[in-house]
Amino acid sequence: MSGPVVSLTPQEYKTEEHPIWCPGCGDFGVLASLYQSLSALNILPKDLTVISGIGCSGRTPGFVKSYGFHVVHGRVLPVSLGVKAANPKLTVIGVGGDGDGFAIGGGHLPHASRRNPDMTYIIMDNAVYGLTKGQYSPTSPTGYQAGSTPYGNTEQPLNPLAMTIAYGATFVGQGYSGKPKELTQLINRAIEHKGFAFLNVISPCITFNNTYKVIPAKLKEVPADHDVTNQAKAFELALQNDVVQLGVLYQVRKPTFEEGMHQVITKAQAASPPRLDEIFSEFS
Ligand SMILES: Cc1ncc(C[n+]2csc(CCOP(=O)(O)OP(=O)(O)O)c2C)c(N)n1
Ligand code: SF4
Repeated sequence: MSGPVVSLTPQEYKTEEHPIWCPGCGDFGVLASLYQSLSALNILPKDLTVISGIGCSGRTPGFVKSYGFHVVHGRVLPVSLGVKAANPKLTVIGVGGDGDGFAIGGGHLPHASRRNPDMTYIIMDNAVYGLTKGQYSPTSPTGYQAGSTPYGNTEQPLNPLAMTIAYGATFVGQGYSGKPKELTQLINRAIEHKGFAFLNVISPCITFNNTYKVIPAKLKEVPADHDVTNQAKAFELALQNDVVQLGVLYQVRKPTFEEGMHQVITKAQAASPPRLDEIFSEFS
């Protein structure tokens, strides 16, 4: 006999911790959409782990009723993979900033993308290091002026969407914290995707890189007739200049990390393991 269906309202995913983000920070919008999605998908706190790196965005697990892990800077993905490997039944959501995910943690993104663990990775992309007071980040535009670049950033920003499509992520999408309904739909789709879902969310830092006035004019919905399984077309959308694409650019189904692991375990259990003395005899 099945027990009563227990579901939580978005409000019930809030913890007693209150965000200390600056009033107007885009991260509030991302958090609100995350609450909505968890409630809509009926993911219970006991079945959920939220893992973050360091940064203003890194505080997120403290605000979500779930298991949580605020890990060292840039290490959201290896820790998420470990959690998923240990307990594949958990819903795993990684969150962090563009600095955490693309600078210090940038070496982990290609490998998480190609390994395809069944998890969601949300970048709160404000194109700046917010927590450490406004240094330029890998997504800061050329010319960006701040404390660490008083004469303007001379570097090219990287393109998170084109990059993760190239790395082999099986779901690549982008949202905007100022469009909460659409963002909730996107988070729903990302969580429901079987495999590694990468979601870049433009989430302005009102204090150090206030882009609220410039972003709306750049927003462009992914065309309704876009074939999300077409990688070349997804690249075309990702590479459009001076446009913030909103929606899912790419989505395909491929074997997940856990499915591969399960296959190996099954094969290993069926095989007769070599005796230790046989292994040692090879070296004597
Ligand atoms: C190993 C290490 N290096 C540097 C830092 C300092 N640090 C903390 S957060 C951060 C960057 C934050 O930017 P981002 O990841 O974009 O997050 P945001 O604060 O903008 O949400 C840096 C450089 C650190 N905590 N640990
Ligand atoms: S410094 Fe920027 S990113 Fe950090 S809480 Fe304030 S507005 Fe948000």
